[in-house]
Amino acid sequence: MAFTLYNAPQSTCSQRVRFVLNAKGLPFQEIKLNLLEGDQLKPEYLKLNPNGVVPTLDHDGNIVIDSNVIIEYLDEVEPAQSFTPEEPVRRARMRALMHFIDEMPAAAVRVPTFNLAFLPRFAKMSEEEFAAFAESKPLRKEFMLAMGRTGFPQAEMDAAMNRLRRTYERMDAEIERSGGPWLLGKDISLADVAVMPAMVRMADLGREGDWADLPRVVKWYALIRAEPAFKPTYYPGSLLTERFPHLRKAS
Ligand SMILES: N[C@@H](CCC(=O)N[C@@H](CS)C(=O)NCC(=O)O)C(=O)O
Repeated sequence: MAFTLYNAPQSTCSQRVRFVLNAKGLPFQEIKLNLLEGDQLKPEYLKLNPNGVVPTLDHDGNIVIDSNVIIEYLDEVEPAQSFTPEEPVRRARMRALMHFIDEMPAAAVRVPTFNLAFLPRFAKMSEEEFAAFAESKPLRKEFMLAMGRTGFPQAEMDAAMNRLRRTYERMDAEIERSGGPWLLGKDISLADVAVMPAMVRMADLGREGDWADLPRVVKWYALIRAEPAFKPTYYPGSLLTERFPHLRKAS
Protein backbone atom coordinates (compact mmCIF):
# COMPACT_ATOMS: atom_id res chain seq x y z
CA MET A 1 0.00 0.00 0.00
CA ALA A 2 1.39 3.41 -0.95
CA PHE A 3 0.09 6.51 0.77
CA THR A 4 0.66 10.13 -0.19
CA LEU A 5 -0.67 12.78 2.15
CA TYR A 6 -1.22 16.31 0.89
CA ASN A 7 -1.26 18.37 4.03
CA ALA A 8 0.20 21.26 5.99
CA PRO A 9 2.35 20.97 9.13
CA GLN A 10 0.20 23.31 11.25
CA SER A 11 -3.17 22.26 9.85
CA THR A 12 -5.27 20.76 12.62
CA CYS A 13 -7.19 18.56 10.17
CA SER A 14 -3.90 17.23 8.75
CA GLN A 15 -2.66 16.40 12.26
CA ARG A 16 -5.53 13.94 12.74
CA VAL A 17 -4.43 12.00 9.68
CA ARG A 18 -0.72 12.09 10.48
CA PHE A 19 -1.51 10.73 13.96
CA VAL A 20 -3.42 7.70 12.62
CA LEU A 21 -0.82 6.96 9.91
CA ASN A 22 1.95 7.15 12.52
CA ALA A 23 0.03 5.08 15.08
CA LYS A 24 -0.52 2.34 12.54
CA GLY A 25 3.09 2.48 11.38
CA LEU A 26 2.00 3.17 7.79
CA PRO A 27 4.77 4.84 5.81
CA PHE A 28 3.58 7.81 3.76
CA GLN A 29 4.97 10.40 1.44
CA GLU A 30 4.14 13.84 2.76
CA ILE A 31 3.48 16.71 0.38
CA LYS A 32 3.42 19.98 2.29
CA LEU A 33 1.18 22.73 0.93
CA ASN A 34 1.70 26.37 1.81
CA LEU A 35 -1.82 27.43 2.74
CA LEU A 36 -1.00 31.12 3.10
CA GLU A 37 0.43 31.11 -0.43
CA GLY A 38 -2.74 29.41 -1.71
CA ASP A 39 -1.29 26.06 -2.82
CA GLN A 40 -4.64 24.48 -1.85
CA LEU A 41 -6.43 26.61 -4.46
CA LYS A 42 -4.26 25.70 -7.44
CA PRO A 43 -6.15 23.97 -10.29
CA GLU A 44 -4.13 20.74 -10.08
CA TYR A 45 -4.87 20.43 -6.33
CA LEU A 46 -8.55 21.31 -6.78
CA LYS A 47 -8.80 18.31 -9.11
CA LEU A 48 -7.89 16.14 -6.10
CA ASN A 49 -9.84 18.08 -3.50
CA PRO A 50 -12.55 20.37 -4.91
CA ASN A 51 -13.06 21.85 -1.42
CA GLY A 52 -9.68 23.57 -1.70
CA VAL A 53 -8.53 22.47 1.76
CA VAL A 54 -6.09 19.98 3.25
CA PRO A 55 -5.76 17.10 3.95
CA THR A 56 -6.12 14.84 0.93
CA LEU A 57 -5.00 11.22 0.96
CA ASP A 58 -3.88 9.35 -2.13
CA HIS A 59 -3.95 5.61 -1.47
CA ASP A 60 -2.63 3.67 -4.45
CA GLY A 61 -4.19 6.27 -6.75
CA ASN A 62 -7.52 6.43 -4.89
CA ILE A 63 -8.26 9.88 -3.54
CA VAL A 64 -9.92 10.29 -0.14
CA ILE A 65 -10.75 13.71 1.29
CA ASP A 66 -11.98 15.15 4.60
CA SER A 67 -9.89 14.34 7.67
CA ASN A 68 -12.54 12.44 9.64
CA VAL A 69 -13.44 10.40 6.55
CA ILE A 70 -9.73 9.74 5.92
CA ILE A 71 -9.07 8.47 9.44
CA GLU A 72 -12.10 6.16 9.28
CA TYR A 73 -10.89 4.95 5.88
CA LEU A 74 -7.42 4.25 7.26
CA ASP A 75 -8.92 2.29 10.13
CA GLU A 76 -10.84 0.18 7.61
CA VAL A 77 -7.96 -0.56 5.23
CA GLU A 78 -5.51 -1.19 8.08
CA PRO A 79 -7.59 -2.67 10.91
CA ALA A 80 -4.57 -3.63 13.03
CA GLN A 81 -4.15 -1.19 15.92
CA SER A 82 -7.84 -0.34 15.59
CA PHE A 83 -9.29 3.02 16.63
CA THR A 84 -12.90 1.86 16.28
CA PRO A 85 -14.90 0.02 18.96
CA GLU A 86 -16.31 -3.37 18.01
CA GLU A 87 -19.90 -2.95 19.18
CA PRO A 88 -22.13 -1.06 16.73
CA VAL A 89 -23.63 1.08 19.49
CA ARG A 90 -20.22 2.30 20.60
CA ARG A 91 -19.23 2.90 16.97
CA ALA A 92 -22.33 5.04 16.63
CA ARG A 93 -21.37 6.94 19.77
CA MET A 94 -17.89 7.53 18.36
CA ARG A 95 -19.25 8.86 15.06
CA ALA A 96 -21.72 11.12 16.86
CA LEU A 97 -18.86 12.54 18.90
CA MET A 98 -16.83 13.08 15.72
CA HIS A 99 -19.73 15.09 14.27
CA PHE A 100 -19.94 17.13 17.47
CA ILE A 101 -16.19 17.76 17.31
CA ASP A 102 -16.34 18.99 13.72
CA GLU A 103 -19.26 21.30 14.49
CA MET A 104 -17.97 22.65 17.80
CA PRO A 105 -14.23 22.77 18.60
CA ALA A 106 -12.92 22.24 15.05
CA ALA A 107 -15.02 25.16 13.80
CA ALA A 108 -14.51 27.34 16.89
CA VAL A 109 -10.73 27.01 16.86
CA ARG A 110 -10.59 28.67 13.44
CA VAL A 111 -11.74 31.98 14.93
CA PRO A 112 -8.74 32.58 17.27
CA THR A 113 -6.40 30.93 14.76
CA PHE A 114 -7.34 33.31 11.94
CA ASN A 115 -7.79 36.36 14.15
CA LEU A 116 -4.49 35.98 15.94
CA ALA A 117 -2.20 34.37 13.37
CA PHE A 118 -3.31 35.09 9.84
CA LEU A 119 -4.98 38.50 10.07
CA PRO A 120 -1.84 40.65 9.67
CA ARG A 121 -1.39 39.09 6.23
CA PHE A 122 -4.95 39.93 5.16
CA ALA A 123 -4.82 43.41 6.67
CA LYS A 124 -2.10 44.26 4.15
CA MET A 125 -4.40 43.45 1.20
CA SER A 126 -6.63 45.99 -0.51
CA GLU A 127 -10.41 45.45 -0.17
CA GLU A 128 -10.52 44.18 -3.77
CA GLU A 129 -7.60 41.80 -3.27
CA PHE A 130 -9.21 40.42 -0.13
CA ALA A 131 -12.61 39.99 -1.82
CA ALA A 132 -10.97 38.10 -4.71
CA PHE A 133 -9.02 35.96 -2.22
CA ALA A 134 -12.20 35.09 -0.29
CA GLU A 135 -14.05 34.39 -3.55
CA SER A 136 -11.37 31.86 -4.56
CA LYS A 137 -12.06 29.63 -1.52
CA PRO A 138 -14.66 26.96 -2.32
CA LEU A 139 -15.36 26.01 1.30
CA ARG A 140 -14.35 29.07 3.29
CA LYS A 141 -15.60 32.04 1.26
CA GLU A 142 -18.30 33.05 3.77
CA PHE A 143 -15.97 32.48 6.72
CA MET A 144 -13.38 34.80 5.15
CA LEU A 145 -15.99 37.47 4.34
CA ALA A 146 -17.38 37.29 7.89
CA MET A 147 -13.88 37.80 9.25
CA GLY A 148 -13.00 40.58 6.82
CA ARG A 149 -9.63 42.30 6.72
CA THR A 150 -10.05 43.65 10.23
CA GLY A 151 -10.86 40.35 11.92
CA PHE A 152 -13.71 38.89 13.91
CA PRO A 153 -15.14 41.19 16.58
CA GLN A 154 -14.52 40.41 20.26
CA ALA A 155 -18.06 39.00 20.59
CA GLU A 156 -17.17 36.37 17.98
CA MET A 157 -13.92 35.53 19.78
CA ASP A 158 -15.83 35.20 23.08
CA ALA A 159 -18.40 32.93 21.44
CA ALA A 160 -15.63 30.71 20.04
CA MET A 161 -13.98 30.45 23.46
CA ASN A 162 -17.36 29.60 24.97
CA ARG A 163 -17.88 26.81 22.40
CA LEU A 164 -14.43 25.47 23.26
CA ARG A 165 -15.21 25.55 26.96
CA ARG A 166 -18.43 23.62 26.29
CA THR A 167 -16.31 21.09 24.41
CA TYR A 168 -14.01 20.54 27.42
CA GLU A 169 -17.10 20.04 29.60
CA ARG A 170 -18.58 17.61 27.09
CA MET A 171 -15.29 15.68 27.02
CA ASP A 172 -15.31 15.55 30.81
CA ALA A 173 -18.87 14.18 30.79
CA GLU A 174 -18.06 11.58 28.11
CA ILE A 175 -14.97 10.38 30.00
CA GLU A 176 -16.97 10.12 33.21
CA ARG A 177 -19.76 8.21 31.46
CA SER A 178 -17.40 5.77 29.70
CA GLY A 179 -15.20 5.24 32.74
CA GLY A 180 -12.25 6.74 30.85
CA PRO A 181 -9.46 7.45 30.52
CA TRP A 182 -10.39 8.01 26.84
CA LEU A 183 -13.65 9.48 25.55
CA LEU A 184 -15.15 6.06 24.87
CA GLY A 185 -13.56 4.11 27.69
CA LYS A 186 -10.36 2.19 28.09
CA ASP A 187 -9.28 2.31 24.44
CA ILE A 188 -8.30 5.32 22.37
CA SER A 189 -10.71 5.89 19.46
CA LEU A 190 -11.04 8.09 16.40
CA ALA A 191 -13.06 10.55 18.52
CA ASP A 192 -9.97 11.18 20.67
CA VAL A 193 -7.88 11.70 17.54
CA ALA A 194 -10.51 14.02 16.07
CA VAL A 195 -10.50 16.39 19.05
CA MET A 196 -6.74 16.24 19.75
CA PRO A 197 -5.60 19.00 17.34
CA ALA A 198 -8.06 21.58 18.71
CA MET A 199 -6.76 20.90 22.22
CA VAL A 200 -3.13 21.14 21.11
CA ARG A 201 -3.92 24.40 19.26
CA MET A 202 -5.51 25.96 22.33
CA ALA A 203 -2.63 24.84 24.56
CA ASP A 204 -0.23 26.27 21.99
CA LEU A 205 -2.09 29.58 22.20
CA GLY A 206 -1.51 29.56 25.97
CA ARG A 207 -5.03 28.40 26.92
CA GLU A 208 -4.28 25.04 28.57
CA GLY A 209 -5.55 26.55 31.82
CA ASP A 210 -9.07 26.66 30.32
CA TRP A 211 -9.57 22.98 31.24
CA ALA A 212 -7.39 22.93 34.38
CA ASP A 213 -10.48 22.53 36.60
CA LEU A 214 -11.47 19.32 34.75
CA PRO A 215 -9.02 16.65 36.01
CA ARG A 216 -10.38 13.97 33.65
CA VAL A 217 -9.59 16.22 30.69
CA VAL A 218 -6.19 17.15 32.13
CA LYS A 219 -5.39 13.43 32.35
CA TRP A 220 -6.74 12.81 28.83
CA TYR A 221 -4.47 15.55 27.45
CA ALA A 222 -1.40 14.10 29.18
CA LEU A 223 -2.29 10.62 27.88
CA ILE A 224 -2.68 11.64 24.25
CA ARG A 225 0.57 13.58 24.35
CA ALA A 226 2.28 10.44 25.68
CA GLU A 227 1.05 8.27 22.77
CA PRO A 228 4.00 7.15 20.60
CA ALA A 229 2.28 8.64 17.51
CA PHE A 230 2.12 12.12 19.05
CA LYS A 231 5.73 13.18 18.59
CA PRO A 232 6.12 12.20 14.92
CA THR A 233 2.77 13.90 14.21
CA TYR A 234 3.86 17.15 15.84
CA TYR A 235 7.28 17.27 14.23
CA PRO A 236 9.14 20.60 14.44
CA GLY A 237 7.15 23.30 12.68
CA SER A 238 3.73 21.81 13.48
CA LEU A 239 2.77 24.35 16.12
CA LEU A 240 1.37 27.74 15.22
CA THR A 241 3.65 29.50 17.70
CA GLU A 242 6.71 28.09 15.97
CA ARG A 243 5.73 30.11 12.92
CA PHE A 244 4.17 33.06 14.77
CA PRO A 245 6.11 33.33 18.08
CA HIS A 246 4.23 36.51 19.10
CA LEU A 247 1.11 34.35 19.64
CA ARG A 248 2.52 32.83 22.82
CA LYS A 249 1.48 35.99 24.61
CA ALA A 250 -1.39 37.15 22.41
CA SER A 251 -4.38 35.12 23.58
N1 LIG B 1 -13.71 19.21 6.94
C1 LIG B 1 -12.42 19.36 6.35
C2 LIG B 1 -11.88 20.73 6.69
C3 LIG B 1 -10.50 20.93 6.14
C4 LIG B 1 -9.93 22.32 6.47
O1 LIG B 1 -10.63 23.24 6.88
N2 LIG B 1 -8.61 22.44 6.27
C5 LIG B 1 -7.93 23.68 6.55
C6 LIG B 1 -6.68 23.44 7.38
S1 LIG B 1 -7.07 22.67 8.92
C7 LIG B 1 -7.50 24.31 5.24
O2 LIG B 1 -7.04 23.63 4.36
N3 LIG B 1 -7.64 25.63 5.12
C8 LIG B 1 -7.24 26.32 3.94
C9 LIG B 1 -8.09 27.49 3.64
O3 LIG B 1 -8.93 27.87 4.47
O4 LIG B 1 -7.93 28.04 2.54
C10 LIG B 1 -11.50 18.27 6.89
O5 LIG B 1 -11.64 17.89 8.05
O6 LIG B 1 -10.66 17.76 6.13
